[in-house]
Amino acid sequence: MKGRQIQILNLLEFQNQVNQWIEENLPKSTSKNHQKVIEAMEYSVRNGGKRIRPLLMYAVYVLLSKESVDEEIKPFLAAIEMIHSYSLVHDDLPAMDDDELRRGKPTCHIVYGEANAILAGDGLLNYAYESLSQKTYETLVVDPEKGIRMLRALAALGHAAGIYGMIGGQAADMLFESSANVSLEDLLYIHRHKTGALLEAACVIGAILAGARDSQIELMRGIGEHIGIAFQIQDDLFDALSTTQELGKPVHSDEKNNKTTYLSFYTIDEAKAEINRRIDESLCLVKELGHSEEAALLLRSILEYIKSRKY
Ligand code: GRG
Repeated sequence: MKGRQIQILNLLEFQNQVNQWIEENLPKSTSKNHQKVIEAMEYSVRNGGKRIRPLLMYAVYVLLSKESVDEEIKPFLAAIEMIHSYSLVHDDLPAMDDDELRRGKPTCHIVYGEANAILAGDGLLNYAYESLSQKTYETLVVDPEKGIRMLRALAALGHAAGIYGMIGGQAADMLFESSANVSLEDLLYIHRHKTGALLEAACVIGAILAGARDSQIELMRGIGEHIGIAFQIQDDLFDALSTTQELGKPVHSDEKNNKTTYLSFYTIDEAKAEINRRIDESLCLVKELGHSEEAALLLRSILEYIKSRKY
């Protein structure tokens, strides 16, 4: 019990630290002309996300890096959260899911209007790459080896967020929405891309920035893939079994929209078992790396946190 309390305490501290780094890397307002959109961007990033992607990235980095924490990881932690936040802002828009509630609060377009929400999402996506390319350029000039790692990480992020990753998954989700015949294979394609791509990128980028070997990067990709699928199965379960108050967003939307989910193929108990199996498999893969218990503590804590998350 004592060990578990220590892990949870570490995770909370860790979350606060990551929040601080995200704050430091958000764009600053320089004119009242864009003030409203900056406010909408801040609202979307600050309104209570769990920060799972930056937490994962950082934990993988800590596990695999030979150096103490380095500056180059911080803009990546902020950038992946900005991209995640933009995807949620756009996903909530009337043209997509048309949701009025996210994380228990009114969605960005409800507070700032649809046009500002579109710009806020675009602003977050663009600033993520603007800030990262600037930092990468500055690093390349003084430390080419580190700069090249950052370039590789930047390419991995672009791939995961783009048409071969999250956007491709969202497109497939929309395509299959109106289809009565969605196979398990189609569904897993959506999960791997829409939800899994950014989670996988978090693990891969943490490893790249840490200067890990290609075999370690691939092992992290495997962990990221398990997490992505487990995460989306959890989301399907939450939608079916939680209340709006617990979840901070409308529930039973899959059933109302007649949407094919993991629960269209498996029972609730089977879905829960699959989540546990994938997280346990990830924990085994972490062990395979053969690092000390202490070095792996943060990553193991996050995996346990994901496994037991309630929203
Ligand atoms: C609109 C380009 C575009 C993409 C949308 C990610 C996505 C694609 C849509 C979000 C819809 C959704 C509910 C996906 C399920 C998994 C998921 C990403 C849940 C939210 O992630 P959490 O739980 O959120 O990490 P917090 O609030 O903690 O940041």
